[in-house]
Amino acid sequence: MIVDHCTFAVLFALVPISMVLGVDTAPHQCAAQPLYQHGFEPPVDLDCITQLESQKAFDEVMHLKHEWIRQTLGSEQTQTDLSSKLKRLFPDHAHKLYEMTLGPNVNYNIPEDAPVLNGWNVTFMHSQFGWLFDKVKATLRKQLGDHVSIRPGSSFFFRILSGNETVDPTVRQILKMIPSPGHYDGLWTVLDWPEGVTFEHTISFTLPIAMPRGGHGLKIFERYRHPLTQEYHHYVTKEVLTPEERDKPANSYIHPYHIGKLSLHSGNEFHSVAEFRDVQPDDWRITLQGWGVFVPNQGWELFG
Ligand SMILES: O=C(O)CCC(=O)C(=O)O
Repeated sequence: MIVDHCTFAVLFALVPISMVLGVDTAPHQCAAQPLYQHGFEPPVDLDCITQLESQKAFDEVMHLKHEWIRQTLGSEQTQTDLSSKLKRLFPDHAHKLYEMTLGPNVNYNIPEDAPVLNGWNVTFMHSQFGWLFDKVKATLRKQLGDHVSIRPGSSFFFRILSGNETVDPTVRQILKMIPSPGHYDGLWTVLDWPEGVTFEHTISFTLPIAMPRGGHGLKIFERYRHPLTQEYHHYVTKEVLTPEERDKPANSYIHPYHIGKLSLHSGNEFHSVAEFRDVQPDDWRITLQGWGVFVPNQGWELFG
């Protein structure tokens, strides 16, 4: 059992309901400042699940194929403007470019474009993947040192990209070519938070369940946006950039993903899903995605 520095009074009678809903009902006390600060640093990879558990998650995701939701690439607001760009560049094929999601993947800024966070979906995700969410929480608790809980009424979601869906050779060519759209994470800004939350301390995490044979990962550009000052910094030198410097093309590198290892970063660096350099018909790229915000005196609240 992992014990963090917060104090718990476990309410045994409430445990089953709270586990199903993802609500942590146990009262706890944390400091006003978190013990963990990711800062300008590259992602860290944390042991989270075994190969066998990754296979179990993969099988469960496959078993729930009828629950997958097809989303046009770029329909998520995190990838601003990609949708219209793709339509402009590839008018005959843009509608064939999509990803699948399983779970309440909320397009916070355009709720009507994507499935909304709703009760049955969240409860369903917890009942199917509670074991996996517990592993993620335990991994994060160990790294962050503070109490972690899944935001009431929330769950994480799977992002699914499949080589099988890309039988059209033109689509496969496009997938290899499309500029991978970068973004700074900011989904937390549209949710309600208790007084005192400043978004100075945020996390973004991705747990790879299946990866294409040729490997895959997160593309990171040498740009960092300070969460409080909103100034842009060079990711390596940490220097503040002028607007001209900021708008110049930035160098980037691929942070490789490893199945079962949770990649953790602040979400404040410019990043994106890396391009598919090579995509084979039976390749899969399946990840569990989530974010978190530190709430003073409460700990980290996670959501997807
Ligand atoms: O799937 C990934 O590799 C990361 C996705 C991402 O950047 C995001 O959801 O903000």
